[in-house]
Amino acid sequence: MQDITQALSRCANAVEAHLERLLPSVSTAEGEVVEAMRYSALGGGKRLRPFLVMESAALFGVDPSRALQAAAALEMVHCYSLVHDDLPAMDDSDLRRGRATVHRKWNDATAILAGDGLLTEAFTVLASPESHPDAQVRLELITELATAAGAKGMVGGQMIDLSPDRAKLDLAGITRLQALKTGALIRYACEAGAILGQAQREERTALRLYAEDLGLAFQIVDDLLDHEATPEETGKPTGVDSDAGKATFVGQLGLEKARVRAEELVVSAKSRLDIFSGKAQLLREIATFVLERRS
Ligand code: GRG
Repeated sequence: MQDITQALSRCANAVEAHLERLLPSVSTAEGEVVEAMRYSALGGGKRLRPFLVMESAALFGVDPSRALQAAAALEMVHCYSLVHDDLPAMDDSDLRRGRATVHRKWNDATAILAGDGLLTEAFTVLASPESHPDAQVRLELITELATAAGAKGMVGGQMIDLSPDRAKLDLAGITRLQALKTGALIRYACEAGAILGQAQREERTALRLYAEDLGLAFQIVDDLLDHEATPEETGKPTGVDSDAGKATFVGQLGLEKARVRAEELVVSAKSRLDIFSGKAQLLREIATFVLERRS
């Protein structure tokens, strides 16, 4: 656990420095939105998705400076989704990563625009030759991220999450919702490494299956953490579960079975990496980290 925590922290520092370089500076008339973009993207978060990009790419010997571009672009999309998810029209949260949410620190309009700014900036980053010298590879990185983030991925999952029928979802329905809402970006993280590394079909499939198991385990653990969370952590008053009124994995399976299911998924995720043998050790360890994380 010590090693993976250090590896994750090293990756987070590299991503932080790269985001710092990529994000526009605040010295312009539109400085307010840039300040809000920087506030939401810098100085926090586990950087799990960037770590998955970096480690998946490392399997194929990709130059880390290239992988960092894709890692930072993906983190921008993730940060945008958090800023928008926190808005009163969605989750209505006051706190994110232990600080005031963007709409609380500024206002709703600035939060919407900061999210839009981060989402669009991500594609500029991927389109840059710094991401990969081959335009075909850049195009695939862009297309796959657009698909993962869009209506067939995260946005679609968020729509189901907000729908009036959300409370009635059964286990299969929740699994599908979460595969889209949080799973799609986690899957992209691993596929981006395979795209950058121009992986063989079976290698890319193995990474995709690993990511699908990991994404589901991540969400089940999130439900478990949400169930245990204090008001200081959720930004909600005591007794108000952030998924109150919604069907969750914990609600469907109960605490014990939900934890067992997450453990099974992590075992399965690791087994998907067998074809990479010793090269995938950090990807195996991050799966254990996802299971054991406390935030
Ligand atoms: C607004 C289009 C749109 C989508 C929002 C992912 C998402 C979709 C909303 C996030 C809501 C949420 C808190 C879901 C639980 C799982 C999750 C994505 C947690 C946050 O990800 P972490 O734990 O966060 O990787 P850090 O801060 O470490 O980056």
